Amino acid sequence: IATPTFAQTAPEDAYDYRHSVMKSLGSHAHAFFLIFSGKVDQPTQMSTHANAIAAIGAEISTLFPPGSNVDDSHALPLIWEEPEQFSEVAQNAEIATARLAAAAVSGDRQAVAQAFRALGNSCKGCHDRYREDHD
Ligand code: ASC
Repeated sequence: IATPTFAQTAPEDAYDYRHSVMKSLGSHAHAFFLIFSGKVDQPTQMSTHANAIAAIGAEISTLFPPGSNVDDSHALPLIWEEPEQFSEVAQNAEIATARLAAAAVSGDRQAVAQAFRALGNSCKGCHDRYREDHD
C-alpha cells in the first residue's frame, strides 16, 4: 500500500485538493479565452489569468501523490503505474503554461493564439491517456 507524499494528507483530501486546483486551472483558461477572443473587455486581466495558469501549471506534478487514486477520482491508475512517463507529461504541461504567460506578456496575438492552442493540446494529450472518459 502506497503512502501519500504528504503523510498528513488523507487520500480523499489529496483528491479533493487536486480536483479543486485542476478546476481552477480550467476556469482560468476559460476566463483567459473570453478576454483573448474579445467577448469580455478586460484586457488588463489577461495577464492575471495567464500568470495563474503558469503558477498552477508549475505545480501539477505535486497533485498526484501515491495513494490519492480514490474511487471518486477520474485519474487513471496508469498515472501511478508509469510515474516517469507521467512526470514527463506534467513537465510538458508546465512548459506549455509558462509559454502562454510569456506570450501574454509579449502582447503578440499570434504568439498568444499559438501558445493557447499548444496548451490545449497538452491538456488534451494528458487527459486522453491519464483521465477516465466522462461527460
Ligand atoms: C480547458 C479545460 C480542459 C482543457 C481541454 C483542452 O480549458 O478545462 O480540460 O482545456 O479541454 O482540450
